[in-house]
Amino acid sequence: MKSGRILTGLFLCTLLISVAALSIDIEQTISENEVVLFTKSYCGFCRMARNLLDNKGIAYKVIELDQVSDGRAIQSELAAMTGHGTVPVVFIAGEFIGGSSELHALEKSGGLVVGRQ
Ligand SMILES: N[C@@H](CCC(=O)N[C@@H](CS)C(=O)NCC(=O)O)C(=O)O
Repeated sequence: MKSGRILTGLFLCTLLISVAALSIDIEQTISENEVVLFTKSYCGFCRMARNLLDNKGIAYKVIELDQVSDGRAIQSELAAMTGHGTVPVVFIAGEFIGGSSELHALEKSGGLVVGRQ
């Protein structure tokens, strides 16, 4: 009886941990890479953001949310962190920048300066 309850508890804990754990650690990815883009492979705004960085020769880490099994969960977590529900989600130097429009606005204002690459 008691061992049954313990087993049920263990099962539920394992379930909770596996639901909570994402395939990437978002905070770590952002802190380890100067520029990080969360994108979807078919997304035009994502392509525009990538083109801008490519044209400026800025290296970046990209996570294609439609190419990873838990992309939806990662996108939800990003939305909770930033309040930004669409892709791309752009981080520079650990800071949330916005999406493609904000990245382009940053470039236009001369603020798209990336130090460590
Ligand atoms: N203003 C945003 C627009 C981005 C946008 O509309 N992205 C679409 C995909 S191209 C999106 O995220 N749709 C909802 C989704 O895929 O979850 C930006 O400049 O990044």
